[in-house]
Amino acid sequence: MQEKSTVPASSAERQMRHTLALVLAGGRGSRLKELTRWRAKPALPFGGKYRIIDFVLSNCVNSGIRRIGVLTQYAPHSLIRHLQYGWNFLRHEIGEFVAVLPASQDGAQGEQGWYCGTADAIYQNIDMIARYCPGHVFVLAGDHVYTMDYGRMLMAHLASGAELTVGCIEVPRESARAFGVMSVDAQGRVEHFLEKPADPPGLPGRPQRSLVSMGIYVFDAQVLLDEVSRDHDDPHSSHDFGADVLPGMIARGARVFAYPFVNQAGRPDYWRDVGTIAAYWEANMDLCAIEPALNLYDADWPIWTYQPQRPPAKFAFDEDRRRGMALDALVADGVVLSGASVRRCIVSTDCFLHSYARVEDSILLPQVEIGRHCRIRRAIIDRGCVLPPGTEIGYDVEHDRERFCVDPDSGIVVVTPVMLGRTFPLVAK
Ligand code: ADQ
Ligand code: ADP
Repeated sequence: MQEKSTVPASSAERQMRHTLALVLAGGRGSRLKELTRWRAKPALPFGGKYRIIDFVLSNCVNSGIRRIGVLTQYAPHSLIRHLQYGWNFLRHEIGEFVAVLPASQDGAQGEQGWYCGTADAIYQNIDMIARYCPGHVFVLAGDHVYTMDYGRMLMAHLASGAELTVGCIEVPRESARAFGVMSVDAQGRVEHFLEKPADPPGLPGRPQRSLVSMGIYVFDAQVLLDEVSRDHDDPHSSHDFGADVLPGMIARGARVFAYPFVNQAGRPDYWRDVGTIAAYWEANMDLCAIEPALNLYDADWPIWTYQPQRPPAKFAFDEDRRRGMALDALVADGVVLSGASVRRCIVSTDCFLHSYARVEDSILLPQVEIGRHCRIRRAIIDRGCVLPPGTEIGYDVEHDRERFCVDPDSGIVVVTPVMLGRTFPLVAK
């Protein structure tokens, strides 16, 4: 039987317990090209042993939110399997759950229904919101890498008397084009909001910085129900939170507030929308820094995931007893690094690297095999790739382009099993 806590829950804890989180995990992630051809972006492996969605779900659980719906649509197979294997530890007996909410032909509203935008995805699940009658609903993106206490955001929402609070962060003005950009008054109330403007406005006194939406929202539950219903009835809407719902609410004078995501020093905290090959590669490489900005080692804020039972990573010398090491690298369980050397790399579960191979500034997804004498740099090698002995990647761009996919912005080379002539890759057990 569940032991009853003798410590009365604080009001903040109670609020969080009655809060529902809806995680949007259905986007295609098309800018990640071949990496998201067969899997939804939130299911993309990250940091050696995680999937991207683990960050938002861990933030929920660690913040005390235990009622979570994950809205899936595009290529949900590996995402759903990951949720079933790794996110089944909440106790439904006490009202906790992670529920998968797939877009279906028979939507809750009796309409045929692929989700046609983020607001529509929520609209099609309004029965879920009504059923759990939460005071507040977090609408979160399933494809961001960050650690954040949503409890603080909810407290700020309650303190300001907002109907909607939007998580926001400062970025350089030139990168703000990819986001919703806002301006706020002295109290933090949002005055203007522009979704992905071609020429983003700068901050007052700091023209080279912009305040952008992180695409995470906390709504009063009734406000969310009203807003997505209104949006649904609008024939001109694209049914998107950033493009339609937020600008509409601000135009009607609703109380929309910004919640700045800052660290203890008041600086923008670590948050990455890993939507492109370059951003995905960089966020993984960030973990290899001596003092990474994203702390995976914080025992008070564990990143939960599904962990297969694998033996510890093994490092062995080559025949000359000179190589067989990893520096500034994250090496997961089940890896055998047999006489290979690795620098600034993420080496995921069950990779095997053979003697005299050298891998630098690269991400190896799970179950990759690197043959003898391979030389690889600035590459992302997808799950199940087997690289024959002597393969060179990252040294001759023309040759790489003929065989693999070279990201035009960053020059990062992406290799998938299909490019190596396999019709179907090795997959996880
Ligand atoms: P975008 O990054 O363009 O902008 P969007 O494509 O709307 O985000 O996706 C948001 C989230 O919803 C993602 O997690 C995505 O996977 C998911 N999603 C998209 N379509 C979906 C669907 N039909 N069903 C289920 N899930 C779906 C948004 C905001 C910007 C903000 C950025 C921050 O609109 O204002 O700046 O996020 O990243
Ligand atoms: P898993 O869910 O097995 O951990 P991934 O997330 O790496 O795997 O891959 C997502 C899904 O896409 C898997 O079910 C895998 O079998 C499938 N897949 C990957 N590449 C291909 C391909 N070339 N053809 C068909 N299915 C593929």
